[in-house]
Parts: sequence; structure tokens; C-alpha cells
Amino acid sequence: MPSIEGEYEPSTWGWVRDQVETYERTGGREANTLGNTGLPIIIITTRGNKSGKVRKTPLMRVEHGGEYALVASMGGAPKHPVWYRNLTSDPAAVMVQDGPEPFLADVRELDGDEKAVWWERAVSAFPPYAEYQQRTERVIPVFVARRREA
Ligand code: F42
Repeated sequence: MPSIEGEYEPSTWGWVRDQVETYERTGGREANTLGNTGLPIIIITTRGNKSGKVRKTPLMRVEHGGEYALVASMGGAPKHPVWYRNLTSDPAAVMVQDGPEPFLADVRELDGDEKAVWWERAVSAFPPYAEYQQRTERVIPVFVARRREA
């Protein structure tokens, strides 16, 4: 199975670390929603842009036609999440897990009309994204990820 080589360094946020661990151990059968919201998540893997370590980050699952939006919302905080920097530093080293097996993904940052279409999809999948964007001057970045063809 293709993977991103390197030492995995869990998130410093306990509930995130635990969610990744349970999701991976159960092949996505458990810990596959945001808390008790019933709203599904995916797990992305990126490469630490300083440490080079393997980092894993739960994100809301926004899927359409086999592609996934990756929304760097960070709850509407004024700064991008660190995984945004990791992803933009090494966009070739990104995996997506939506179920039992992670896969390497081609990822690109969206803008203009395409971003607007995916933003609508994201907000309908997870309405708080709209509040998060209201909450900050920061323009929340959106990427689209697609399974890399072998
Ligand atoms: N976050 C989102 O942005 N969008 C979502 O849709 C989303 C959904 C979601 C669902 C479930 C859940 O449990 C969490 C969810 N989150 C969502 C939160 C998300 O999983 C991340 O925790 C959050 O976005 C913050 O990401 P972060 O990459 O900033 O993580 C921090 C807390 C972190 O792990 N920091 C590490 C640390 O040690 O403090 C460093 C991690 C790192 O990558 N370090 C880099 C390296 O080289 O290793 C260097 C970093 C640098 O300084 O450049």
C-alpha cells in the first residue's frame, strides 16, 4: 500500500490524537464522526514542514464525485492550522483516509467559482464552517483532494 514514509508524530491535542488512533485501528468503523454530531470525518496525512515527521489530522468529510474538500477552518481562528503549512510545503505528500484504507492524493488549493462551489458543499456537510468564516478576517482556505491514479 502506498504511504508517506517517516516517523508519525501524534497531534498535541489529545482528542485529535485519540480520534486518529481509534479511526485507524478500526479501519474507520469507529471514531468516524465529529464527537456526537453524527457528521462524518476523514483523516489526512501530511509531512511536517519543519520536522519532516508524518502528521495526521481529522477533517470533516466533504465528498463529491470521489473528490474531497479539505477545509483549513481551525474553528475560525485568526491563524491557519499548521497542517495548512505542511500541505502547502509538500503537496505531493498528502494521503486521505475515508474508510479502511488511506490513499495518496493529488491536492490543489481552490479559488474563484470552483472554491465557491466547494464551499457550498462544505457548509451543507458542516454548517458551522459558515460561522467560522464569519468569525475571522482570515479567508479560510479550501483544497480539493483526489485519489492519485497509480
Ligand atoms: N480542523 C480543520 O481545520 N478543519 C476541519 O474540518 C476539522 C474537522 C475536525 C473533525 C474532528 C476532529 O477531531 C478535529 C477536526 N479538526 C478540523 C481539527 C484538526 O484535526 C486539527 O487538530 C486542527 O485543524 C489543528 O491542526 P494543526 O495542524 O494546527 O494541529 C496542531 C494542534 C498540532 O498538531 N500542532 C503540533 C504541535 O506540536 O503543536 C505541530 C504539528 C506540526 O505539523 N508541526 C510541523 C512539523 O514540522 O512537524 C511544524 C509546524 C510549523 O511550525 O510550521
